[in-house]
Order: sequence, then structure tokens, then C-alpha cells
Amino acid sequence: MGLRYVVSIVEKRKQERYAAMTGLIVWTYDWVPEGPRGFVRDIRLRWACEEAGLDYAVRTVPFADRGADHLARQPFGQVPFLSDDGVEIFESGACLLHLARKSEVLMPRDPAGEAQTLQWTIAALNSMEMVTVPWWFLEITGASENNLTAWLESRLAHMERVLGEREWLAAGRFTVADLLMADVLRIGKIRAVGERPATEAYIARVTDRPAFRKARADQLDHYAAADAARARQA
Ligand SMILES: N[C@@H](CCC(=O)N[C@@H](CS)C(=O)NCC(=O)O)C(=O)O
Repeated sequence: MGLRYVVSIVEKRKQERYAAMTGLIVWTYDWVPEGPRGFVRDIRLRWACEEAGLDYAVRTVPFADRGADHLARQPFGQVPFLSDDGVEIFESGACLLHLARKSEVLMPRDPAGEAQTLQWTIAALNSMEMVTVPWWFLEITGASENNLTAWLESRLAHMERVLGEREWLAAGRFTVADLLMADVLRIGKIRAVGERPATEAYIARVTDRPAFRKARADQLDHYAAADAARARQA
């Protein structure tokens, strides 16, 4: 029996085990360094579940060793991903829309409200995060000049105008689009670029929600428990 065959059997068994897991499971890393704590994107899924009152569990994949098993479920070796009674889904935006199908709290059911929620959810990912993440990455890697700053400022200025005119992005009330947009905008370095009072008020309003505060506290507890476990093993 070849090694490759044995590995494929082990992988198949693992996949079958995951498929057999019941309920909603948010997958994240078993541990991360201090820096990203409170910002790891599993918070988006935890937060959505909390808003919608959905029961969920949190399970982990190793941060240090992202093997074939992890790549089979998130092809970039990232987190989060979600399992839902054997359905597996990755990309935080896709996971959020999957959850939004379960609860009107996250996305209205009328066609106009739903369309607005979808468009702003994609805008958060594809018009804002597409700019904020590379800009932030250049900043933290100490590039001598960040050539993306004008692009970032332009996008942030457009959002400031939008948020100066409305309290919520879609359907006149909180939706999953606000959850995602606020999570994209709440990064400290992004907030420190220029003065945007409407955006600041929006971030404060959205992140003051009990569901966000619980999701963030739970994520911080999760990684604190991981530190404690590592200390015991040392
Ligand atoms: N587009 C992905 C991005 C996921 C992502 O950046 N995840 C981070 C944690 S918040 C990660 O796993 N970083 C480690 C890496 O990229 O290797 C999503 O929204 O799910």
C-alpha cells in the first residue's frame, strides 16, 4: 500500500468526520499572536450569529501548521470558514451571506432591501477592503512611501459622504452589510487617516451593539485560553 494511498484514505476519513459534524461551526485558528486579536475575521461570523440568535460552536485549525486538511476547506490556508450541518463554506463574505439567508435580522426579505444589502456587502469587500488591506499591508511592512494613500483617501471620502446622509447602509436599518462595512473600517490605522466624523460615528454606533461586544470578548477569551494552554505545555 503506497504512502500516497494511505494519506488519501486519512484525508477522506477526516472529510467524512467534518461532514458528519452537526450544527453551525465557526472555524478559526487555535492561536494567533497579540496583534490581530479582536480583528481575526472569525469575529464577523461570531457577530452575525450573535445578531441573529443562531446557536454555533467554535472549532480550530492549527495556526502554525496549515496542512492539506485545512487547505481542502480554505484553499488559501486562511480563516474563517464555516460548517453548517455538513455544508462547508469559506470566505467571510460568503459565510455572512450564508448566515443572512437564515435570519431576516441580517438581511431583509423584500427585494429592494435584499438588493441593497447585497450591494453594500459586496461594496464593503470589493470597493473598500480591496483598498484598505493592501494600504494597511504597505503601512505595516514599513514601505518608505505608500502609493495607495490617495486611492484610500478617495474611497474613505466617498464613504464619509454616504454615511453623512444615512444611519445604515441598506433598508434603513442594521443589516449584515453594516456588520461587514464597520468591521472593514474599524482598523486603527485606517481610522487615523484624516478626519471623518460621520464614519467615526457609524463605527461607534455599529460596534456598540451587544452582539459585536460579545463576539469580540469571546474572540479575545478564545486566544487568551490558547495562551494559557500553551503556558501549561511549556
Ligand atoms: N478574503 C478572506 C480573507 C481571510 C483572511 O485574511 N484571514 C486572515 C485572518 S483574519 C488569515 O487567515 N491570515 C493568515 C494568512 O493569510 O495566511 C476572507 O474574508 O475570509
